[in-house]
Order: sequence, then structure tokens, then C-alpha cells
Amino acid sequence: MTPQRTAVVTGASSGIGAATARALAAEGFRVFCAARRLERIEALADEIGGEAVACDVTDAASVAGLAEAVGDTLHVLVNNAGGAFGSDPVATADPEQWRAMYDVNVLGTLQVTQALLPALRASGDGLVLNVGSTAGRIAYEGGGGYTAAKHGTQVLTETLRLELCGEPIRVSEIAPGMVRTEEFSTVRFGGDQEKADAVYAGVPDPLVAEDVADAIAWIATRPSHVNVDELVIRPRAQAAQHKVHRV
Ligand code: 8X3
Repeated sequence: MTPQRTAVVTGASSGIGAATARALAAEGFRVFCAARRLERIEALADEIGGEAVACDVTDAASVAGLAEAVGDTLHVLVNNAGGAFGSDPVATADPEQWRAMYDVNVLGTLQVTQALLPALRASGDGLVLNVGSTAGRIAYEGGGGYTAAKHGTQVLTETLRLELCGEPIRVSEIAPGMVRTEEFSTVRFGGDQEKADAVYAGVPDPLVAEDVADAIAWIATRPSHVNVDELVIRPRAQAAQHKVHRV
């Protein structure tokens, strides 16, 4: 019997991360659900027969703990932990918010990838799948810190693919556009639910976390020689960042 394939999903406590953990479990993976909020990931791990690992991706010691919990081999790493903090223009944005966005979206991805690369290599068939954003493809007003960070995620991904060429590790990025999740926009606007709701107002069908998770599971289940470099995914109503159909 072939041993069960394993996956790590960071930011698994909600949204795209939680949906991805469920989707990969449904594909037969044993999933390590990593996030800071232990209660949430324990419930998820119970539900899907996975493991909960408390992890703050911006903390090196915490990431080392994740690597230890995972052990010697790993097939799939989904670097999903990330987020946007604030929406101020460049002229007045808080550098601390920019630092925090770079920290989680870029350095978090870097640290977790570095810590788990040996296990991915040891599996003989690894995949690093970074959750970027359409914000990593374009600039928009008020998005400076987030777009800069997600451009960073994209470049990190491309660089890693070049550097690992010849090794048994695929490197992919998924770049979602408008996805309505329970927390993303609320966190971005510091808990202002009205502003958060306005993002999706009148949009017939924004993507939901499950749509993105479905695409991630698809990437992760292609044959080993197939590397999906990048996959941009948006709702039908969003033809481009500034071109959103609202009713
Ligand atoms: C989220 C997409 O449009 O808020 O990563 O930048 S957007």
C-alpha cells in the first residue's frame, strides 16, 4: 500500500485555508492544519482526520515547531497565511501595516518554505503552492502595501521555481481576485463591517473560499510532471481589478 500523501496548509483557521484543508483531505491527503488560533484548527483537524499545529508563520521558532510536527517527509505545502491590513494611500499609510503585510505574505511564506523544503525534497514528489493574489499582478489605489507584498509573493514563487529546477519539487502560485470570505476584508478595514461589505456590494457572485480550494486541489492532484506555474482565478463579474459588474 502506498503511504498516505501529506499536506501542510498555513492560515487554515478560516477562509481559503480551511476550505483548502478540507479539499485536500477529500483528495486523500493527511493534512496538517497550521494557524495561530488553535481551537479553530483543532475542530477542523477533528472534522477531516488531520493534525492541528499551532503556528505563527512570522515567528521562526513557531515555524520550526511546525517542521518538527510534520516530520521527515511532506508532499504538499500550501502557503496560504496572509492578508491585507489597511487601505490608506501611499501618502499617509502606516509603515507598520506595510511591515506587517510584508512579514506575513512574504517572509512568512519564505520561513515556512525554508523549514519544510527538506521534507518536501525527501518525499521525492513535493509541491510548494503559494496563495498570491491578483493584487500581485497590478496596482490599485489604497492597495499599495498589499499589492507590494503580493508582488513579493509572486516573485518569491518564480525565483524558487528557477532555483529548484531539476529537483522533484513543483512550485505554483494561485492568484485569486475577489473572494468573499468571513475575514479578509473585515481584517483589512480594521473590523469596519460596512466598508468590508461594500467591497462585495451588488457583485452577483464573488468567489467563495471553496472555489479557490477546488482549484488548489486540482493543482495538487495533477500528475507529478505537470507544474501549473500560476493560476489567476476571479469571479465572472470581475473582468479585471477595476472592472467589476455590480447590480
Ligand atoms: C485579494 C484580492 O482585489 O482585494 O487578494 O486585492 S484584492
